[in-house]
Amino acid sequence: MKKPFIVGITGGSASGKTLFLERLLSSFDPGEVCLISQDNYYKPRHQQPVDAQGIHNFDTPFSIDFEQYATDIRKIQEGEIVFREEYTFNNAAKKPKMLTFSPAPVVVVEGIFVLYYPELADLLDLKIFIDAKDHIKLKRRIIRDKVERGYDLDDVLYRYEMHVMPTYEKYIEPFKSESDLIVTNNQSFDRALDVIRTYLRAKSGQ
Ligand code: UZR
Ligand code: MG
Repeated sequence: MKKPFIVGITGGSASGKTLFLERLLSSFDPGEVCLISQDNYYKPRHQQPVDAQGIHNFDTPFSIDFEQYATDIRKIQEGEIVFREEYTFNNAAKKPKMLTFSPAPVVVVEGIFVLYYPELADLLDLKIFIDAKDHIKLKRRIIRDKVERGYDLDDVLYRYEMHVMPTYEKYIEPFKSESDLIVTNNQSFDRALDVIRTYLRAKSGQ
């Protein structure tokens, strides 16, 4: 099999990365593309750094087992299947699924730190940055964290101010200028999605 084409997608928290990918992947057959998300490489809770208030900070590059992440991406690149237990965020009651990542012509690597680690960034054939205004990301984050990740409002606001924004400024935004494409997603990403979908469809058919 030909070496896969590896696309990296990054951007601030709640910029729309996951939704963009859901839409993108819906127009591919399962064997044509493999999505391997950074979310599944959070270290266990007891290994997460805590801040001065004793609150877990999931927003430093040290929260991620990036060595394993890079190793797994390389395995997929070499044609191996990778298994990994799903990360369930705050939902301790949820039984994690075993995820299977199978090699495919297009591999998508997604997460807030995928351009930060040279070990990961160097693997990418195309770097896409999803960009949205901060107040729009905060609005999305409040809704998402309540509905999907089980956090209350005080928690979301504290984390956004103390962890999410400082991390964005220090570890995410500086890599915007190293991206190949910047997709703005304040209202909609539909046109950019169309362009990227067409390009990647051509790659997956090669
Ligand atoms: P995206 N995160 C959690 O909320 N809980 C966890 O157990 C692990 C991670 C958050 C993390 C980061 N930060 O902002 C976000 N916090 O997931 C990244 N606080 O995910 O890019 O989908 O927003
Ligand atoms: Mg996401």
